Amino acid sequence: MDIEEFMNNVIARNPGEKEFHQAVKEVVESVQPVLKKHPEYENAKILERMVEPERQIVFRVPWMDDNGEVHVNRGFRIEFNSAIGPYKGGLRFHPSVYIGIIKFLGFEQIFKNSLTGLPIGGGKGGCDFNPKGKSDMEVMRFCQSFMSELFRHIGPNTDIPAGDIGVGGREIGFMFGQYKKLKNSYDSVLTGKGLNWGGSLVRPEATGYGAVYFAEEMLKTRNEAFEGKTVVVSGSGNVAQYAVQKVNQLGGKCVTLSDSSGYIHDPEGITGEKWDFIMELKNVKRGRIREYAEKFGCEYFEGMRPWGIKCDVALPCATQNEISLEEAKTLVANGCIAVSEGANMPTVPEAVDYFVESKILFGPAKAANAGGVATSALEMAQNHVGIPWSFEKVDEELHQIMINIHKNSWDAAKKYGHEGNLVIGANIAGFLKVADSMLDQGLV
Ligand code: NDP
Ligand code: 2IT
Repeated sequence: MDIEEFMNNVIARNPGEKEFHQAVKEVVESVQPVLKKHPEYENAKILERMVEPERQIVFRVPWMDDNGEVHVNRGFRIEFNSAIGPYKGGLRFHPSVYIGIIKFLGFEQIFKNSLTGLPIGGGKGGCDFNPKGKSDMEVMRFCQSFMSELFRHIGPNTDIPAGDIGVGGREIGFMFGQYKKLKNSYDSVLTGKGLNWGGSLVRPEATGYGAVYFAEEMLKTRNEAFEGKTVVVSGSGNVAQYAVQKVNQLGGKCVTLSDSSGYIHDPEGITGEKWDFIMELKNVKRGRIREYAEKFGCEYFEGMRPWGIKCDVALPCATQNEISLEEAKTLVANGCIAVSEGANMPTVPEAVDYFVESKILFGPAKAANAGGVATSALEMAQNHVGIPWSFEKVDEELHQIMINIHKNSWDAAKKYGHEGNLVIGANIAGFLKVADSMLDQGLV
């Protein structure tokens, strides 16, 4: 197929949505070897259908702050693809949110969810609301207003949102409360719930743990392990926090964390009471990463990202496009042998190409961070049977899922002539299950 013509059409139909264009382009390029062997996908216009969301919901979210001032935000839910299960994917609350961000995330989610091997379709939502500096009551009023519209579009067999940037346990709680009040039904309609009210053990840990399990599988292919490795981590939210914990458990040493203001470098490693401090700082006090440097006397670099610090493994766990080509070159030049993407699309396309060409181990987001949504599906399963599982059971399932995703991505890359390229492998493995399901279900 003519990729340029396809992309020109996507860009013309979705103007200004540059993150969405970026996500689509990578998938379209990756699946070319499949399309060449299997004309049935092109004949049925599978890719053209995949890039068009099944349904897009955009809505007004009015709320009142503590001073009685009224604010209006814009909410989104993109129900992208339900070929293999109900729409599933997180909600992002961040001032940068617009439809292009939600569509890139929703599009990625289709293939990520397919890779988990579990019956979940792709969706994503969010709002341009900025939770920073808001009181708990302001966040509650906002979440209630957001759910007052969203509730009519979601359901336990229709669409099941969860967290993402700016949406954690607190926000899921407020939204679940409002959903239940409106529906009068205790539905498994959100994941990432509190343990007392239907949540699953290991869901908070799952994305970070999963990204590290995935990196472990990559390292094994070169007879390497985390033991003794220096690890650079970006972000300091949910994914970064538990990535650090798992690296610590495996004997590695995490030396950086960041937020949107800068990064800290602690050559001794972020362990023990230092890790506890981060948990309190970020999840309770909602403070800045700079405070870690002040508390423990290490260096803080204002306005910078951590990729200049020498490391063996890099775990980008903050946001999209946070590793530039220059930063990728610095990482490789400094001896980095593996990158596992905890965040969604953290590496710019030229940097992805550079990592792949450099033959370092590169775990693309839709494979490496799929542990979060996979464990969300395990939370749904527990809700449906009404019985919670132990920490060990969920963790074992998560671990096995990450092993399978690595193997399936590896095998798909090999089968289609790109051995070792997990970008192509993950895209192909994720694509095939959804594409075949779409063929089975006819022109819908
Ligand atoms: P959190 O809100 O818990 O943490 C986000 C972290 O990233 C914070 O440290 C934040 O800093 C930083 N960050 C956010 N936006 C920017 C930005 N524009 N520039 C620099 N730093 C930024 O979110 P999560 O940890 O849940 O999510 C992190 C990434 O992982 C996202 O890409 C998300 O899509 C992805 N992900 C999350 C999953 C989950 O289960 N939570 C599952 C799979 C992927 P600050 O506080 O200053 O904003
Ligand atoms: O990007 C993601 O996979 C998530 N934010 C988690 C989605 C989910 O439904 O758990």
